[in-house]
Amino acid sequence: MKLSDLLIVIAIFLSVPLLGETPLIATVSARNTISLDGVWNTIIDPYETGLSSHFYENAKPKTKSDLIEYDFDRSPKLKVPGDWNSQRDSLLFYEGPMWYQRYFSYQKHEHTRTFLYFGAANYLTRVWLNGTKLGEHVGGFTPFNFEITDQVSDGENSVVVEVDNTRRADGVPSIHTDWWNYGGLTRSVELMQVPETFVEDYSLQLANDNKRQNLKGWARLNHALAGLEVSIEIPEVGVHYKAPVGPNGLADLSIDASALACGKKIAAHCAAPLQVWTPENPKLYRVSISAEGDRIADEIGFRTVETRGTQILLNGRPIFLRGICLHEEAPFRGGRAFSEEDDRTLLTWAKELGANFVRLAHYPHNEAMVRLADQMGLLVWDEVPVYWEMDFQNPGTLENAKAQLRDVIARDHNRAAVALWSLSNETPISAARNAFLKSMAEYARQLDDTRLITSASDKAEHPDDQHVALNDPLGEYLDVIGLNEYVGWYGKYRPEDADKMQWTFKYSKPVIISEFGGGAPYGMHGDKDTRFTEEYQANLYQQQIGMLQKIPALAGMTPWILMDFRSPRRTLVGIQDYYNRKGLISDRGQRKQAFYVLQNFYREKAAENAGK
Ligand code: GCB
Repeated sequence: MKLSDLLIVIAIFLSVPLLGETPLIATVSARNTISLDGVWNTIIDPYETGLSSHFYENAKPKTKSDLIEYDFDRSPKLKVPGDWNSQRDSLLFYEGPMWYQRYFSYQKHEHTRTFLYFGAANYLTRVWLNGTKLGEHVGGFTPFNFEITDQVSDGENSVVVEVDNTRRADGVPSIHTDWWNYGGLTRSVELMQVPETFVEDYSLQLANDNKRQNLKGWARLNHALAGLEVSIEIPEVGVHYKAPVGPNGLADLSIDASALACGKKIAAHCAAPLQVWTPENPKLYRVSISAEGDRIADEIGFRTVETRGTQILLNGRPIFLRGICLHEEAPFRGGRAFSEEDDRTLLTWAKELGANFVRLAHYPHNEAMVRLADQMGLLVWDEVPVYWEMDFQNPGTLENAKAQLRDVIARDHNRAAVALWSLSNETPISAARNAFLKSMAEYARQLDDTRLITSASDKAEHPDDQHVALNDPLGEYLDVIGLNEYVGWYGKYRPEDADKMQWTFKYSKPVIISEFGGGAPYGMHGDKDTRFTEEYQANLYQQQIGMLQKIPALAGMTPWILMDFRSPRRTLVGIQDYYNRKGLISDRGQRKQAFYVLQNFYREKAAENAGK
């Protein structure tokens, strides 16, 4: 990384996000943490009386005449992590403020700093510890942390969190989505202890310089102390590397892994000391990053990803991305997925389908999902919820979208699986929207110039029944064009019409068909012309596959979608019942006919790819 780039990284990461929030600390799983998951006391507060009634004080009457009109201790409970909608029938459609409270006991340690970490909470979150406000966070799918070193007490503490999932016109996402607006503390809450001087974040990647043996990156300490060093150890390849920390707390990492691993004598072995990460061989190395008294153990894969003309290259070789879209919805039990078990089920289904790629739509999924993709060999499209109509003119909305992008990049930037950052989905073309997304694309590149930038557009034009063109000006800012198209489902065309359609793209870049599909509840049968039957859906897939293979720039596809998911927009009784039924698998795990159509195609593609 050039010095000027490094300075941009510092500037971006050191800019304090929102009120009270501290820069995101990376790799929480490797830190010293105390889980605050479990059962929390909760108060539903549809009229937002909690703020004026000071719920955050968790006060108790001191005399028998005291008036306190709430009582967390006797209030209903909810499990954390978990959305509230799927935990109680009466909360299924609830949108508004919910108050959470729990006690925890703590023992302070000298020379230690303590943080309160939230994996995610949807959407607006306010946090108090022992009656003192720590801060606020906006956005439903990214992690955040507050420092509590000065507020936490020895002995019992009370933490109060207000989570409000009210949809907002200026929000990210905005008012309309085709997914359930699950509210609450949807991911884990943890106390995190770190030494006074600690490694806040780091990045280590295989450099895209054709040598394929240079690891480049940086490590950032929470503050700079003269004479400090950062050490990187990768025992399996003999890397023992030290770099000085600059006055800004940053250490520049540049490791010639082959030389360090082998020395000069055993030249044969030195030719390829590092195995690159691929979906077929998702090799991860144990990497330790340490400085002063802090040490983080991570598992990192090394690979390069780039484009050449209309191809996507992984480790310098063209790859066809056999993908599938996923919502972060739990199989079988329903609600937001949050556990490794949920994630493993979903990703195992994707592997069974023959996928080497998943589009994690339409917002950042939990961290375990991305780490599992790393382990299981699935490339990832990581997305932020800039979706449909939004307040593109509003600078606050842009700032919010950028903060979400910054935080998902901060969380996932050491995952080899992540190949693409997606800025948006199906946003309507306008000058304000184009400027908004241009600015996001530039920001994404400043934060991480090693991955590809994409976006899903559905703005294809049909000049006649044989021709379809994607001219969305957004394409100019992207490395890879994402196209959502629903020929055979929405609009006037039948699935068979796909056969005669020719696609053209204004920008000569790789194209991923980021959505196509149609709905069918599992077990609903009829002929291929009858809507909502498995036969209709399977035929649609068959026709689509024929059409898409005629696109020369096709670099991959992620049909919509792996599993049926809840959506308040899908009201058709007996068929949808508030589920979007475009899944290839039902939410009970039953494979529909279309699953096997795609599986067959992916088997052929995999064989083709292996033969190249
Ligand atoms: C889309 C959206 C996705 C919807 C899907 C549908 O184009 O990107 O969020 O769920 O279509 O089922 O209509």
